[in-house]
Amino acid sequence: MRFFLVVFWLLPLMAQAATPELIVVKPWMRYLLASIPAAGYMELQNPGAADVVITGAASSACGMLMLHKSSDTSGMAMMMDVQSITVPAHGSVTLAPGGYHLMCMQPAMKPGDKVALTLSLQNGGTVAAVLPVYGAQNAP
Ligand SMILES: [Cu+2]
Repeated sequence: MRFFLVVFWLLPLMAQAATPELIVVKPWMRYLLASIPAAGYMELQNPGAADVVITGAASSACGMLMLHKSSDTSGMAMMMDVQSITVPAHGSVTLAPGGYHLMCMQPAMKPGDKVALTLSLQNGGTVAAVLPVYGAQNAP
């Protein structure tokens, strides 16, 4: 029984020592004004054989950081909270203007800054990213 417990305790540690579950490509943040939420964008690649589900995000540069999705239904641009974003096995998901994005409430940043954030995964893991901050005129 004791051996059994030890093995289960070690498994998560071994998993974290492996390659990251998601590869973050071209992350960036659009900041306009302190009174307007900033938005985080990136491409997330999943090199693994299992889907990876993002269930939350956090950053010390944001009062709150939420998973959002924009949609353009019947000519009206809207966005809403989503509970999760699934990055399919051996696939990718792009967070970009007009689609999935991270919504940073009460942004504490300015163009030129680099904002660190952490994505939390359904499996208990985390993925870290650093997003250079651009203003309205300066998106890559
Ligand atoms: Cu949003």
